[in-house]
Parts: sequence; structure tokens; C-alpha cells
Amino acid sequence: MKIRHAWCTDNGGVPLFYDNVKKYISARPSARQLQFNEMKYYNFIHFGVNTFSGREWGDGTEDPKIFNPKMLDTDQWCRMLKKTGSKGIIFTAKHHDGFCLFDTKYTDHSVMQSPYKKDIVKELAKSCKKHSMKLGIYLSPWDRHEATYGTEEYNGYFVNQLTELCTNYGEIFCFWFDGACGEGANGKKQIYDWNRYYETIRKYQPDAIIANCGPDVRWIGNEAGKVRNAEWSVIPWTEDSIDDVAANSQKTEGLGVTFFDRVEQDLGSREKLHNMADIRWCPAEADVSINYGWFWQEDKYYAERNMSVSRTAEELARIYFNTVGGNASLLLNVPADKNGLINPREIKILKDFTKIIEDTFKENMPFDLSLTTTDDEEFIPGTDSFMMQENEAGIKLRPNGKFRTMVLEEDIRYSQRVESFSVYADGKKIKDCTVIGSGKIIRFPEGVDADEIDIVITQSRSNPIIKSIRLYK
Ligand code: FUL
Repeated sequence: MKIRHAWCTDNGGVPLFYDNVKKYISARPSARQLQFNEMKYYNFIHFGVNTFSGREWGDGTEDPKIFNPKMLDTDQWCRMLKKTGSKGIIFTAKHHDGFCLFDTKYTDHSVMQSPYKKDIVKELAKSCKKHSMKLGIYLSPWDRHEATYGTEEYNGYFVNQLTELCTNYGEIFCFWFDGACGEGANGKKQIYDWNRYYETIRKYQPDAIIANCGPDVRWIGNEAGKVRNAEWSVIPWTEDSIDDVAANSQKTEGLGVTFFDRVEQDLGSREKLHNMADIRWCPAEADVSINYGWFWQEDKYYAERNMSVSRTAEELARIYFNTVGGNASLLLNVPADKNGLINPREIKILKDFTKIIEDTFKENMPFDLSLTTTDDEEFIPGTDSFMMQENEAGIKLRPNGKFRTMVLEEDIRYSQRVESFSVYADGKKIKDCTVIGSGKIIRFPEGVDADEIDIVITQSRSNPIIKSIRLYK
């Protein structure tokens, strides 16, 4: 059996290593991005006055008295979500309506004026610690209640609240700023002082990543769990990168879940990076809601709009495979209901979803691995990662039986290098793929039964560095 076009006989017809490639592969994750990369899948919890008013976007006039969860139990949130394999929770400390779910010195428009009267971020921080989950904060820059919104004073207000959140609740793994930016109560729009916000976070929580409208993780461009054909973590960075997210993200209330696609499909090919001055590591995150809205709503809310309530477990599993297995992370929203609990309606879907994921990765399939080369591969000291050498025809696996899932990871400490690869079973090509990055999951629902599997890297930016290859029955 002869496999042609192996790495790097012609490297897809593009130069293997030249100055530009050196520049591309020198864009590498920071320590905080590397740490974050281990999370892969975590949750949003949307909860606030909207939960009680039956809206997706509050307008800031809501009376705090409507916020009255009778059974709120943040331990239950952690327990339920941890069971799904989640590593953390990003909580809406304040949504666009300006109602704060934490005890803040800077406004009365908070949970402390509600019948509940307790700091929910504090409770959640305690529960997260107890259940070994990480805590993240969603703090909406757009505030439809705060009177100073639209003036420079508001930037100070926002920084004060960020400081409270940074200093009163222990370690925060992520600050998540969404892109919505509308008018405040006074009809004014705010010019956000992003740099001041970032500096505050870096000062008090240097390990926290700043996501979506932030420098560490980028919005994937839609809220439907779709990934690009080639999702790159190495992208050009411009002055407008953050404003661009704000300009392209959700503009109207709708059902709170945009299917809008950030039109640009190519963010990181060689052509795209060519001649760009500032090239950075900024991986994609897909935020998706279990329901067709972000806040918990009654069935009738959806019935009135002629919509189904939730995504199915199968759909969520597909989204998981596509995102976690498509060089992105998955931020799945599971709202808390009016009682302050994750509702049985969502628990049922989460259970079925978890079963699909667990079944997929239940049985590891052992295999022998060899690099089809005359040279010895180079192992990266202290790890199992290996750097492929020139003239390497590919990676050969001899599985011990039939497998249905293949997982590949690049060692992203050395950037993202692989541009395309193919998989062969006993000499017959069974899959053409684009990038690998931090994780590629390839599913073969019918199963692959072959003596020899070849993974042939057809194009790469310099020598590919593979961290792991796994097969599952
Ligand atoms: C968007 C918001 O407008 C939605 O309500 C939701 O919070 C989503 C995650 O971000 O920009």
C-alpha cells in the first residue's frame, strides 16, 4: 500500500518553513490560556429578574421585589452540572437590566433589595469550591438601569463592580463580557473603556481569562454551536477586534439566541495571516443555550412563539463533538428556574446528553503506534508529545479491533501547526480533515475495522507536534 502526498513530500504545495511560518507558529498561548484550555466544556447559568418577568432582556425598570426564588440551591446547580462533565460555571452577576445578583456597594438595584436578600455570587462561590468547579462571572457592560450609563462616570461604576467581584469571591477563572451595547435609561450609549476593565481584572485576578469581548478567548460568531470548517486559534489582531465582536453580536432581544453567523469563514489561513502585523493566539468559544432562550421560561412562552423549548440531547451531543472536537470550547447555558433550581425539564435532557458523551468515550481502544519513517521521532522531553520529522510518511496505528471515535490533539504550547490531514484504513482513505489544534474528534458511526490506520498530515506549518491520539470503541 502506497500513501501519497504524505507530510512533507510537497506539504500541499506550500512552503514548509519560511519567515512567515515562523511568525505564525510563534503565536502561542499564555499560561492562563493554557490552563483554560484544559476546561473544554463548562456552563453558563442565566438567572435574574428576567426569570421572573418572563423576558429575555429586561429594560431596567423591574422591581427587585419580583426576584423571589423560594428554593434556591447553588449546590444543586454544581451537582447537576458536574455530573455532565462540566468544569465550571459562569454566572450572570448582572444582565442588561442592571439588576445585580451580588451584594454591591454601588447600587441598590440588587438582590439585597429583593425578598431573597442574600448574595448569590457568594453562595455560588462556596458551592463551586465544595464541588471543585471553577467560578466565572458574566457582568453585562450594557446596563439599562444605571443612571450614569452613557457617561464616563459609568466606566468608574463598572470598574468598581469588577473590583468587588475580583476581590470578594475567591478565584475567578473567567470574566465574560457579551457584545450587546444598546441605549441606557437616558437614551445614551456608552463608550466602554475596555482597557480599564482589562487592567482591573489583570491586577486582581491575573489568572482569569477575559472572554468574548476580551483578549483571551474569542466568540465563535454564532450562538448555535457551529464551528468553521477550519477553526484557527492563531488569528490576526487589529485595533477593532473587540468592537467587531460588539458590532456583530446580538442586536435585538429575539429569543436571545442568535443564529447570526459572523460572515467571515476564514480567520486564520496562511492567506489571511499574510502581511498582518499583529498575529495572536486567541481560541474560539461556542456559547449555546440548552433552550431556545438564555433565561428559564415556562413552556407556554415557547408555545406562544410557536417554538420548541429545548435542543434535544442528540443535538447537544452533536454540538459537543463539533465544538470540543473542532478546536473550540463549549459554553453550554443551563438556566435556573423560578425556584432557583435547575429544572427537571432541563435535567432530563442533560442526563441523556451526558449518557451519549460518556458512552462515546467509555472504552478506550489500545493500539500500537509507529511513525512510518526511517528517522526517529523526536519526543518533547517530559511529555508524550512528538514532533514529526521531514519525510515522515504518516502515523501508523494498529488498533486492536473496531473503533468508532478518534481523538487527536496537537501540543498547543508550540502553537497550532497542522493545516490538513487524512485518515486511511488499510490503505483506503476514509476521511479528509482540516486543522487539529487543541482537539479534533472524528466520529465513524458505523465503526472502522482495519488492521492498519494511517494518519497522514498533508499540510503543516513546520513540523507537526502531536500531543495525543486516542481511539474509542
Ligand atoms: C448576549 C445577551 O444579549 C444574551 O441575553 C445572553 O446573555 C448572551 C450570552 O449574550 O449578548
